[in-house]
Amino acid sequence: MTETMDNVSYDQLRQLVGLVDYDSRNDPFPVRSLDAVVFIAGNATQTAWYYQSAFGMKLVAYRGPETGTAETKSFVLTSGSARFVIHGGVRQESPLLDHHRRHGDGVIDLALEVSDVDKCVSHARAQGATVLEEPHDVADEHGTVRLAAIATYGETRHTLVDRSRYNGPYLPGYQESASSVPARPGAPKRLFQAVDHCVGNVELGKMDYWVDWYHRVMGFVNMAEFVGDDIATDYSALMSKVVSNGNHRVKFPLNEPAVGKKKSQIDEYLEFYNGAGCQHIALATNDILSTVDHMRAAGVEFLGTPDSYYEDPELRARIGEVRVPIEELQRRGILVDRDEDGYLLQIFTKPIGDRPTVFYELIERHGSLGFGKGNFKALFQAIEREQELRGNL
Ligand code: TYF
Ligand code: FE
Repeated sequence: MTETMDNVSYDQLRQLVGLVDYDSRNDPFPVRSLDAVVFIAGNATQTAWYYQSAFGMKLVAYRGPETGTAETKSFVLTSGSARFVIHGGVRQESPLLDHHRRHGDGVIDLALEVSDVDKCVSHARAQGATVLEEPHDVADEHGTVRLAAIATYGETRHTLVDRSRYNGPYLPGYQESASSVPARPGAPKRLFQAVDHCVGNVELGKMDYWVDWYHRVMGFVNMAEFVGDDIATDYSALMSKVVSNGNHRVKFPLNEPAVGKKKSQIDEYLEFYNGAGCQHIALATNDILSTVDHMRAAGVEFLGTPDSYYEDPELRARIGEVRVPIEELQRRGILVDRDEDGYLLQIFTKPIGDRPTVFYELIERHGSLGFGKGNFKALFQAIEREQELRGNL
């Protein structure tokens, strides 16, 4: 399990996303990594431009009418080990347009790289998962890829990919492509190196069902961090548990709304997305200060953090020394949390599309394997300020 994309080494990933050692021999569903986050967009052409100009991603492959696919345009973008695929509908007949009509711009597929597609599918089927696509090979002059797909929450799927016999730019049918969008002056080689976690929002009362589903179907394990009833009703208005594969390369927090005084941010998502779906994607960076500065300069909007957060003596005492003066974090609104393993820095964007659904997190880990539990209160208050401005609270 040491191969990684685009020069992000296993040791770098260990720090970036918080890998742990584990014995994969008895894993019924061994997952190597997140193969891609696959999106549908109302205008894939312009969305691909956004991820290049604002997120500093590189265009590496393309498929569309010019390359023999009439109904859809698809753009493949990377940043270090992270890969995004953006699909858009060109013709009325594209089934993607039905998905878009219901859910708007969003994640349709969290594709997983596995070494044995058939073994994973037979385990998933035996555990009651819905198999959307049976294992099959697709091939071109670059080799052969084995693919299958299973259904997860809402209309989201997990495509399973074995690309060990393939060396093309993405999948058969895609042509190598290069960015036409120039990098921002002074920008680093990349603004982030990996996807840290992908969060799912599910309906009220369904969180434990999906946690159990990931245990049974994919052999995922529970991570320590959770938001239970106790915290939920006071301020967070959500419940949350985290599942991950054995070495924590793939981490999926799952949220459900909590019944509280106010309308939960999760209810707002479920209403506008029309059901369960992917809420946020956390991008791991080794320099969150520079990443935030570049993304802000490109026009990305982040949630604000009040000065009182940084001036709170309890927080100051708890977090101790971090790699930069607190004032540097305060100027940018970056949050900080510490636990027994280390600390992390994180910040959240506002929703990036028209609907109040999908947003991003930037995360810089220094030993912490958590998700910023100490920031939940400040974070959820900031999210509620935005909900209020939208008239959805
Ligand atoms: O992924 C997490 O658990 C953290 C915290 O609506 C979080 O990023 C949880 C729910 C949410 C926003 C952030
Ligand atoms: Fe997160």
